[in-house]
Amino acid sequence: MRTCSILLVACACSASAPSAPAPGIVERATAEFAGAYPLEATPTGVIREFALDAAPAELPLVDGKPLKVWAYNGQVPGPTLRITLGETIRVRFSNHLPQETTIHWHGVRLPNAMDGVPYVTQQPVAPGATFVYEFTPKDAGTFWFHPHVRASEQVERGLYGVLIVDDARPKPYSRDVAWVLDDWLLDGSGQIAPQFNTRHDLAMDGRWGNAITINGRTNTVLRVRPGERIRLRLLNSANGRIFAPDFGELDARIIAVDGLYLRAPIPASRFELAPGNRLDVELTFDHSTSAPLEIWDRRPVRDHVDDRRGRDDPRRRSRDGDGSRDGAERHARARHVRAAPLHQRLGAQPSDAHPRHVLSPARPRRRARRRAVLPRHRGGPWS
Ligand SMILES: [Cu+2]
Repeated sequence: MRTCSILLVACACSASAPSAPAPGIVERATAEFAGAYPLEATPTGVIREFALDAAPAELPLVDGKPLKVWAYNGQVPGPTLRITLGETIRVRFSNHLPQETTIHWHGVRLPNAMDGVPYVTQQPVAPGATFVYEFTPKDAGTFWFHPHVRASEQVERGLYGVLIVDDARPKPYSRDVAWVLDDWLLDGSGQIAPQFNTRHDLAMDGRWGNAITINGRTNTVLRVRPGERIRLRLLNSANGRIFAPDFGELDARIIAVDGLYLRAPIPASRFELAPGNRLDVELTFDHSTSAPLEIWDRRPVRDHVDDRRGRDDPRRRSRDGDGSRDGAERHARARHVRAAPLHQRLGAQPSDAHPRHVLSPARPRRRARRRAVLPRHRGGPWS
């Protein structure tokens, strides 16, 4: 299956009357996308081998403090796996977690047996066991991988990584950078709050956090040189939070959405990244860059603080500091209008030969803008 969200929707619907597609919808969709994407992969015979090892770890992530996570190869995000279109990827996976798990290759069109859905396409990988995933992607683009067992816990604990399938003839970007946006729910001790799938999360819009990271860090720094043209791959690996990047004065154009090229680049405005979404953005820095350039999140937060929650609730504690009644009332008034901090502020230092682009947590309030409508993907790869 193509995305997790499709799976979740299917699961949610199965409790009530299952609904069949409207007559002809499959035929219409097939005709709509005919010729846009290759039906089959064209393997070159090259096999790229990787080893992935899932295990508990302790890493200096949010604000550099030790955080107990579950990690692929001892890092969060996991290693970026990179191959070229036509190559076959072979991943020898070992599970050293205290739970069974699988790996799902989000967005990749692949044989069902490699899709990582427990008890559907494979048996889960038990603690101490191994499994070999092998497939040849049909598309070049930005994808990602994560567990498909207890994903709301295992992904939240840090199990995710980027899979990049390069074009056979890549565009000449000066650099190719992946930013994984995540949203952690930490408790008062600064560790991952261990209550997963709470009734609140299930009844509302999932687990939202109180610490936002880029590539696991709150102090990510990206240095760019004037004149650079960068391909920035954004992935939202959060459980519930939706990001809405606002590139402000930056020359930013979207070239791909969810691993699929647009027919032509479009301005990077009014797009949102729901969990699992990817946006490939082309950033161009001219030679006269002198003013600070900033990226903000403009998505308003629906505040999760609820007066019925106890003082122990990590959301209340994190937002209110001491969990005071005043804090809760402030939040009750602010509900639905607060803006989410994306700890992402690009600031160029004009006097520096190599301007630093600094990420900082500061953020002004902004009003929500209207949601964008995705362009049709038809037309094949951007050229
Ligand atoms: Cu997924």
